[in-house]
Amino acid sequence: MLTVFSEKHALRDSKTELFGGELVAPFECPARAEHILERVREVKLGNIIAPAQFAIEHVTRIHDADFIRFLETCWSEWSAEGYHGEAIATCWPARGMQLRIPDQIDGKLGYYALAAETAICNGTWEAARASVDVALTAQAALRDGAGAAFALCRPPGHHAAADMFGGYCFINNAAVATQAFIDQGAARVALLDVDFHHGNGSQAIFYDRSDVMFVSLHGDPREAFPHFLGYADETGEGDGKGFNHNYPMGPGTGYSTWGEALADACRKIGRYAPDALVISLGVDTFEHDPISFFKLTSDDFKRYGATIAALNLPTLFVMEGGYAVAEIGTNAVNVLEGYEAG
Ligand code: Q9C
Ligand code: ZN
Repeated sequence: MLTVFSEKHALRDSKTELFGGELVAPFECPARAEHILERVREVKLGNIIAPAQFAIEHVTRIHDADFIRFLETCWSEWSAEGYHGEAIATCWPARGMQLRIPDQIDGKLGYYALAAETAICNGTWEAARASVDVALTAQAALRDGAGAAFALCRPPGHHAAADMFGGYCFINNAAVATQAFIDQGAARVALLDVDFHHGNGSQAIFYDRSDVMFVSLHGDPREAFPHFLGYADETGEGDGKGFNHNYPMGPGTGYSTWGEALADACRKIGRYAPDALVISLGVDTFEHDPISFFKLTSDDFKRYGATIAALNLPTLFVMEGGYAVAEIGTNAVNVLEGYEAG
C-alpha cells in the first residue's frame, strides 16, 4: 500500500495544551507521525511519497473562505497583539450571544474555536496545509487506480467543521478527500470514523447530504470529548436523513462490543454500496491511550483491518488521533496490514 507523508507536519509543534487546568506538553505531538512512518518502513508496507501541492479551492469545497483566512493569519495577528504565549481561545459566542465575526484576534479565536485545548502557534497553518495535501495526494492515487492508500496526515482533521477548529484539528483532511471523490464523479462515498472521539466536524459537514454516508464509532458524548455531538439519535437531516450513523460506547469498551459495532457499521456501508470508502483512522481506541477509555489491543487493530477489507471497496486511510506514542506505529500499521492480509 502506498503511504503519503510530508515532513512539514513537524512545523506543527505547539508547546501548550490546556489540560486539567494546566498548560501541558500537547498529546498531539510531532513524534506521533515519526513513529508511524518508522513502522511503515519497518514492515515494508510499500512506497512512501511526498505530497503534491493542491490549489486551495479543494479545501474551500469544505471549509468557509473566511475560516481559512483566519487559520492563515491567526499567528501573525496574535503576535502583533504582543502576547507571549500561544493563541488560545478564551471567550465564546455562548447561548444568547451574537454570531458576528469580531475584528480583534481574541474575538476571532473564540468565534472559530470549538474548544480551548488546541493552541495555534507559528507553523500551524503550513503544517495543516501540508496535511490536507497528503490526504489529496493519497486520494489521487485511488482516482488513478490504486486499491488502497494511506494518508499519514498530521495534524489530524475530523473535529474541524466548515468554520471551526479544535480537538487538535484545523482542516478536515478526510472530508476534503471525500469531497474530491464526489467531484471526480463518485455517486456515493462512505466515511467511516474509527477514532476514539466522535468526528463532529465530518458529521456536521455531511449531515444534510445523501451522497456521503458518515458512520462513527466513539466514546459516548455523555462521557467523552467533544461532549456535545455524537449521540445515536443523530441520523441526518433533509436529504441526509438516514445517512448518518453514530455508535457511542461507554468506558471500558473492548473488542467484543466494539467489533460488533464495526460489523453493524460495515453492513450499513455495504448496503449503501459506495464507490469509495474513506477511513478516519484514529488509534486512540488503544487500551493504553492516555486520554481515552476503550480497551482495544494491538492485535485487535489487525483484526478490524480485515473486517474493513471484506467490504471490498477502494479504501483511503486518513490518519487521525492516537496518543500512546510508543505504540502508535504498531497500532496504525496493524490496521493497514490487517487490511492487506484480509
Ligand atoms: N480529558 C483527536 O483525537 N481533549 N482529537 C480531550 C480529555 C481533546 C482529540 C480531553 C481531545 C481531542 C483527533
Ligand atoms: Zn481521537
